[in-house]
Parts: sequence; structure tokens; C-alpha cells
Amino acid sequence: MSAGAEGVEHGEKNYLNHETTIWSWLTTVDHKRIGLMYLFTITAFFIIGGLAALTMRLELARSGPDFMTPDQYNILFTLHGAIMIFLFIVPGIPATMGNFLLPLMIGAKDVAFPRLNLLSYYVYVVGAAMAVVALLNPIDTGWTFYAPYSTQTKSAVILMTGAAFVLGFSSILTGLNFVVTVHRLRCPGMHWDRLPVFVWALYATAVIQTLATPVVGITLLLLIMERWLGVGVFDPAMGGDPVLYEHFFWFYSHPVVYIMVLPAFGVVGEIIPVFSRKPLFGYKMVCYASLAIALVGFLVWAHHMLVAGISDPSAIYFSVITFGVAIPTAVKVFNWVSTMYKGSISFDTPMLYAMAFVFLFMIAGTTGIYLATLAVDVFYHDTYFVVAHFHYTIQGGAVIGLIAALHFWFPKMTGKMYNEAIAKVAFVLVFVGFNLTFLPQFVLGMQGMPRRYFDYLPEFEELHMISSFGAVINGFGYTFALVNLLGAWIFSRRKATENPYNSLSLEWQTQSPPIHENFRETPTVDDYPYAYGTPVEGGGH
Ligand code: HEM
Ligand SMILES: [Cu+2]
Repeated sequence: MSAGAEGVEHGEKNYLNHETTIWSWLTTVDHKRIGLMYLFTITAFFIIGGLAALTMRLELARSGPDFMTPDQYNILFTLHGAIMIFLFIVPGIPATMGNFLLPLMIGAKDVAFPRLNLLSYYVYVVGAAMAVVALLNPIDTGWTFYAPYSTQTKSAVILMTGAAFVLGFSSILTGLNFVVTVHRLRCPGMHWDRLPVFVWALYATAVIQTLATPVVGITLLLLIMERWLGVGVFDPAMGGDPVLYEHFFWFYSHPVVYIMVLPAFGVVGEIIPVFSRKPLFGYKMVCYASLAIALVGFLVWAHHMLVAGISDPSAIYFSVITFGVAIPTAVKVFNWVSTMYKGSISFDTPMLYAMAFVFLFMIAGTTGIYLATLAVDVFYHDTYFVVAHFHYTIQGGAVIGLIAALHFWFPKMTGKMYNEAIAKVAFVLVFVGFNLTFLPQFVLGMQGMPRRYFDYLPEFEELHMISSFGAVINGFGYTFALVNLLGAWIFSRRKATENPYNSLSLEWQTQSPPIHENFRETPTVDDYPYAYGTPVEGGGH
């Protein structure tokens, strides 16, 4: 293998310092810089969404109204949900780490359409600006915009759904770009069965982005037409059908869960082998499982509607098919655990997050099976059981995956090392705080506590109090983690080496931070035991 990075001295030109003006950033077509711009933008929204969450948890800590009205609570959970979904975690790992890493991992100079990549970012910025105006206006429908309430409320539905429509284009363009990049720009020797698992995951994600997002776009457009022009599509008062809205909405919004978590699966698939000093167990199965999850994800949408008045046969169909999602997911969990088995594991921060991911995602998955069970969902639907389940999926899955990736590739992105002790403290706070927040919510849900309520009976108070306490700890954990990384980037003098983990995958074979063109000469991966997914030197006990 020749990646052309030999003899590179630190302090040489890299993608961060080869041009330094703000203008050079705003007009960059370098996938690495675009990835970073996304990273800073979505992190800002994560902080805003997080503050909204903490405000809600403060109100919910004790029974009885404390400092907000029911209407304000509706606005707040809409703001939190919409920001977290549309502005933070849907762009999420693909737009940030995916942009940064995809070309590096396949030995390319950039993505297939660098200008389109920059356009995606600005489309995102426009959509985000529209969303901010709408959310402040405010809007109170919840992030799901269910009809007929959304067709009737006075709040800023048109602007917010318009924003989601625009944001969808950004997602589609990124997806298209990634699909073409993986097909066309792999370096010599990078056959499909040698692609890093993270690239496989990005590829499967990109397929969902391009196929599912147009559906929600058109749905929201119909909603806008209904409000604006009075075309009756979803509102029964105008001859429409609200259940149709739910079908359209979830046809996108179930697959979107995989847009969020498949990339995180990929991240974990890169990290676990490196810190177990073993090749990934069952590489091919892991890759095919990504595609299988993407496919099955399109067939299960109405499990969100089991009690919405769909027919018995369709309820049974959607229930049974949903169980099917568990199979490829379980394959992955099995492979991750088998990779660790008899490995010489080092518990560095990225590995801790990866292991936490596996644990938390198993809770997310198993509780999903509860919800897919017809008789159980009758009771659990719209309770805190659902709130706990999807936070385990999205936060325990996608967010923890993103944080794991940030730590793992931090030396490559910045050329610096972070403080390991602080990172571990932050990890413990995140892990403990997260479970304290959301484990009690499963019990609350089983006891009948409904979601989207600003107040509750005193019998629920103890568990709500624990949950709010956990949320504060969780918040401290994220703060520590982010401050540690940002601080290390700006202030640390500890330079990262080219390949601190002795990984054999391509992004580690060029300097840290990489040069603008990624590699000095096109790398090749022939004659090289690459078919295991991110093998490590000295691996394969
Ligand atoms: C410390 C972290 C977090 C806390 C304490 C938290 C707390 C909450 C609370 C209190 C609700 C309202 C529950 C209800 O009344 O039904 C909620 C809803 C929600 N959260 Fe979070 N959350 C956190 C992180 C996240 C993240 C990271 C995401 C996604 C990336 C997310 C996505 C959502 C969504 C989609 C809703 C549903 C909103 C709706 O019902 O329309 N949350 N969260
Ligand atoms: Cu679903």
C-alpha cells in the first residue's frame, strides 16, 4: 500500500491551514471542511435542543404546574423534537463524519460532486433559518405535524413544514452524492468486499435518503396546499383522510430512523475491531445486514399506527414484519460481540462509547419489539414507554455513535489529542445520566403516564424526579465531552500521530490532519488483507 504520506512533517500544509480566510471556508468545496461546517452548525442546534429538553425536564421534575403553561409545553416539545430531528440528527453522522471520511476511506480526493456538496450545506442553512423563524413564531403541533390539527392550528405550520421540505433537499443531495461517490471514486483495489463497514453503512443510508425523503417532501407540500388553498387531502372537514397523512408521514419517518442509526452502526463497526485488536467478525454479514435493514425499513411504517384505526389484517402484517427488523440488527450485535470475544480490548474513550452503544441499542431494540406487539401497543402507545424507547434509539444510538466517532477520528480531523481522563469522566456522566433519565420512563409508561403532557398526578412524581435529575447529569456529560474536544483542538499541544491506533484502513495512512488533496498519490489496496473491515496491524488472533 502506498498512501504517499511518508516523510510528512508536522507543521506542513494541511486542509485546515492551506487557506485561512473566512471566505475560503464559506466557499470551500473540500469535503473535509464542509463536514466541519456541518459539525459546528448541527452542534449548535444540539445545544439549543438540549436546553429545551432540560427546561421541559425542570417543569416535569415535580407534579403540579411550576413555571409554564400547557401551551408553552406544547411549543417546547415541538421545538425540541423538530430541532433534534430535522436540524441535528438527520444530517447527523453522514453530513459531518460521512463528509469528512467517505473520500478518505475509499482513497479518493473528494466526493463525486464537490460543488453540489457545498450547495447541500447552504440548502441546509436556508432550511434551518426557516425552521428557526417558524419555531419562534411559534408552532405547537409536535414534530409529526399530524392532521387535522396541523391543518387548523393558527401556529406557523406552513413555514415549519416548508423548512422541512427545504431541509429534505439537502439530505437528498448528500445521499445522491454519496451513492455516486461510492460507485465511481473507489481507488484501485478497493472492491466492494473491501469497503470499510462505515462506508457500507453510509451507502445504505444514502439509498434511504434518496428514496424516502421525497415522500415526506410531497406529503408536507400537500399539507401546505391544504392550509393555503383549501385542497382537501387530510382534513375530514374538507373531505380528506387524517390516517392517510399518518401513512405518508411514517413511510418516510420510519426509514428516517435508519438514516440516523445505520451510520452509527458503521462507526461502531470501525471502532470495535481496532480496540479489540481483531478483524471484524463476519464482515460480509455486517455489510449485508446494513442493506437488509435499509430494505426492511421501508416495509414496516404502519407500526406507528397500530391503534390509529387501520384494519386488523394490516395491523397483523405490520406487527409481524416489524419483528423482522430484529433479525439483521441482531446479526450486527452478534458480530460486534463476537469481535470483542477473546480480543485484547483496550478501554479507550471511543471504545467505551461503542460498547455503550451496543448495550443501549439492545435496550432500544428489545423495547421496540414490545411496541410492535399488537396487544401490548394498545396500552403503551403514546405513553412514556414510547418516549423512553425512541430516546434509547436516537440518543443512545445515533448521538452516542456520533460522539464515539468524534473521539475516534478527532486526531485525524484536528491533528491533536484530547485529554483521555476528562473524556472518560464525561463518558461516565453521559452513560449514567442517560440511563437515569430514560430507564424510569419505561416504568412510567407501563404505569400509564401519557406523553406530551406538561403535568401529571403525584403518583408519578418519584420517577419523574429521578428522570429530571438524570437529565441534568446527562447534560453535564455532553458539556464536558464537547468542551474537552474543543479545548484540545484549540489549546492542546499534544500532536496526534498519523495513525495513533495502528489501524490499516486508508484514512489513517495519510497525515493528520490530512492535506487538502487527502493523499499525495492515489492509494492502492491490492495484495492486502482488507476483506475484514478495518483490520488492525497484528490483529487476527
Ligand atoms: C438530555 C437529553 C434529552 C432529554 C432530557 C430529552 C427530553 C425530552 C422530553 C422531556 C420530551 C417530551 C416528552 C413528552 O412530553 O412527550 C422529549 C421529546 C422528544 N425528544 Fe428528547 N430529550 C433529549 C434528547 C433528545 C435527542 C438527542 C433527540 C433526537 C436526536 C430527541 C428527540 C425527541 C423527539 C423527536 C421528541 C418528541 C417530540 C414530540 O413529541 O413531538 N431528544 N425529549
Ligand atoms: Cu418505526
